[in-house]
Amino acid sequence: ATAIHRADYTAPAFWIDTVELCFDLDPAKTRVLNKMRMRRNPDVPAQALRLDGEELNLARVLVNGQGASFKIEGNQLVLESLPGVEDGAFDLEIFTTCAPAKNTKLMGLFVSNDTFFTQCEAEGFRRITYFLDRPDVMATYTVTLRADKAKYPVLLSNGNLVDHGPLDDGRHFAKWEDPFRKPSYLFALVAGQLVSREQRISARNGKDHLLQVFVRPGDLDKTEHAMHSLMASIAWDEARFGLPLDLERFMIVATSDFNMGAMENKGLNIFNTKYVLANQATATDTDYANIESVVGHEYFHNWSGNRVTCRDWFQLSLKEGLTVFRDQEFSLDLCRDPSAKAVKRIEDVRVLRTAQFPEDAGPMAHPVRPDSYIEINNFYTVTIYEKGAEVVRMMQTLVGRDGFAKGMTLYFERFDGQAVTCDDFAQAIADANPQSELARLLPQFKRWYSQAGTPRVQAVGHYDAASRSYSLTLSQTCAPTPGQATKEPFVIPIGLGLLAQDGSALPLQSADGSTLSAPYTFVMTEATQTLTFVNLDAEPVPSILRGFSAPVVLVYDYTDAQLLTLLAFDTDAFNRWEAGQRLAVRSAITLIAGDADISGVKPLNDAYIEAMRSVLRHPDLDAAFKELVLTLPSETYLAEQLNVVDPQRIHAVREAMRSQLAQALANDWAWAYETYGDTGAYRPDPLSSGRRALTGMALSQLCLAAQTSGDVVWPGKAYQRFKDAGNMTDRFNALAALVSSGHPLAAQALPRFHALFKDEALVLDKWFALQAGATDRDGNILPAVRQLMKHPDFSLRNPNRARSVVFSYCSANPGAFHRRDAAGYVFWSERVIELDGINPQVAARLARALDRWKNLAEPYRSAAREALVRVAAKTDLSNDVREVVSRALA
Ligand code: HT7
Ligand code: ZN
Repeated sequence: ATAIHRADYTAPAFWIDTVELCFDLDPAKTRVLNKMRMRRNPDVPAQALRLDGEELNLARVLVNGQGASFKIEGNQLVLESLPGVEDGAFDLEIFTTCAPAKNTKLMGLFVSNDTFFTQCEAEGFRRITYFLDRPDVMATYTVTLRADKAKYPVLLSNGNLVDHGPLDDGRHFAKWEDPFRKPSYLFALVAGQLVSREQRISARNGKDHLLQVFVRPGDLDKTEHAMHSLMASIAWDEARFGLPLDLERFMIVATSDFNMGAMENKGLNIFNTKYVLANQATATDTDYANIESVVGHEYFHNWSGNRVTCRDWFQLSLKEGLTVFRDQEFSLDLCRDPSAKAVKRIEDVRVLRTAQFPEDAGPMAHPVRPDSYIEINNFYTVTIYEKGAEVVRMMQTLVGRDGFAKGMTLYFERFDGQAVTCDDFAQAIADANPQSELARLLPQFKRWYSQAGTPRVQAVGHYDAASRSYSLTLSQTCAPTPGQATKEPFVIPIGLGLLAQDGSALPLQSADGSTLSAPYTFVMTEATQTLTFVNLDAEPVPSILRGFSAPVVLVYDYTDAQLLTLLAFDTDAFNRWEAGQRLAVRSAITLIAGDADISGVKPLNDAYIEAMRSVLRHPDLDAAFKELVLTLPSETYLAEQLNVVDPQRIHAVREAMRSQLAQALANDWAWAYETYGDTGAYRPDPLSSGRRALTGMALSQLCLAAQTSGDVVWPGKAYQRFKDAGNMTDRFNALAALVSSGHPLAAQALPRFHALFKDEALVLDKWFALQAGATDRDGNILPAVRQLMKHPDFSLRNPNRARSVVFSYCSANPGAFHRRDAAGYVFWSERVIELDGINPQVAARLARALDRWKNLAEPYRSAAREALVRVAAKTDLSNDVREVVSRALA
């Protein structure tokens, strides 16, 4: 496989103006007639037409109704003698068949539960018909679907239903017209036995719209939240950015077989059931929150992605980074309370730091706008999505919230209906704000798009009592990443405040006597810069990178006392939480990096424990915030703070910390459980979700403490709550408390849970994931995982189920996966190879579990390398897996 380079982009040699597709749907053999109205691109030298196609059987090719000569070269259909530019438009008709029932890759046209679905992004349309399958070729589509009426009563495609009716032999048809030009990756069809929740709405401009959420019969009672989320998304985009719904009909369809979360096909979004279906009996608070943000995300793509799309796949973050930013802002705006907003921001940053920072430091590191790729599916990454969103957020910081809204308006005015680049977006935001820091610094700011790696900002403070001044020297560096040995300085907005030692906020007075208004953001542009603040009676405590104002690692040598001050008093909730994390990281790393015997160790000092007690008992803090502060940094996050990683030592130290907190705060956990335990009638709002999260944590800690004390009361209460709970969050948290503490009652609760929910696939996923992700005790998890794979409900073909067992073990349970006997890595290599034969896209994601093998200590390092070599030795690997393992071994 060869790499594709951004620098090689050329415009297409042909345009496709209209596409008429006619499908005769049959799982074994679907016939596809594709009639395109095409013309040569006069700006490109005359050349043959090369259409992409994969796993298709070609029956016939006609040009202007006449048989035409063609050849097949690899995965391309090549037509050499076509009308010239002077002849104008011509018709090209292609007749092919494909086999949806055999499509285990879930790309192109596939069958799930006797229903037809499509997935075309990024390059799935070529598995449906021969086409110029690239995002800058935009056409209007008319689609006719024909199928057996009894088996496939619902026939859907993009746009408006313009005709439908019966055919011979019990078949029927539906004809859809999408009025908007779109790239092929936004094409979709669905056909099957589905039912829908419907809602009619009137937009601000008085236009009426029909909203529909389609699911399998029996799931209708789980669609209310998705519908509410959709209505909230429509209202929000119109209110915040003036972007209305442009379609008469907007449809969401749920499928249980899907490679990712959801897909924004124009007017016909296709979703993983995980991000649609919810009722209080089957879904947790996290599920409810995820549904809201994924429904929002896909809806927001209707403008950021569909109305204005990407010129090429290197620009993927143009739509993904922007749309993640938009869905984050949507969820933030829905939080009425400032504390709930802070919780949402902390959760987003946690994802960035535990998933994207490692990616940026590993073999798959790439810029937000990559320069090359082998398999585009491997570039749907946390860098493109989450780091891309942080880049957009920094733009908003630099131009202000209103300035950013103006920039968005200009962007859509300039580029509506076009396929454009990340440069076009940044330029529009800057042009709408000519006096802004962004406009002044645009070329340098765009290094965030071109340079990979996470910058480190080192801060050093110095107080001078004589002049009553405090200087803060900031220096930025960025480590080399694959293909980028050196980096130029970034533009880094740094939110900043100063606290007195008693915790009160200090005014920021600069040396020229002016007072800087709060919230203050310093825009760093040089490798090293010093800021000076005056009129300070004593050394202040700096609160740096407030709100996590840039995706960087901040290095500052805080004393414990300073961190305790920030934890107790910082008005910036993010930095308040961050101070607690820094204290915990410090205690953990001191032990992990040393070589002292850690059996029976108590890593946490009294000051930390007292601080946690104060937070837990605090009369004014919200439960959700308390839960975040009391959650220890993850094993993955701790690993990222070390150059040489011993996963077992990290696991042991973190478990010792958990257990110490459980015992030292036993009375406080009991108080929290009693205080927050009753959340009344179920509502998935941030306030009551927070109370349930803290109660769940309290129960888990109380069961953990019971492990040492021999107490039977709390495990008994957990079991009772598990049985009686009125919602899935409380029930699952109680079950998890028993499982994670290794209590014998877990052995009763687990089969009971399975029996209760045996027909609920998404709940069974939780049941599998809980066991595969459980705390390892003497190597018991791997045999349990192998056993789970033999369970009649397990199938590697279903991505959700594969994720719930194999990924939960290999990618989310480091203490169980990194075994001294290398058995975890052997299991990983077997599964990567097995999955690759079924679904390369999912296999390649699993392959990334060993991305950071070079940082492992021995014996893990050599064993991990051996496993990678074993996978790489397979000669028939997909491009997807080959790219990941080759980069890891390079
Ligand atoms: N734009 C979509 C990305 C996507 C995808 C979705 C489902 C299956 C395969 C896929 N490949 C790429 C999802 C999104 O970001 O909204
Ligand atoms: Zn997206």
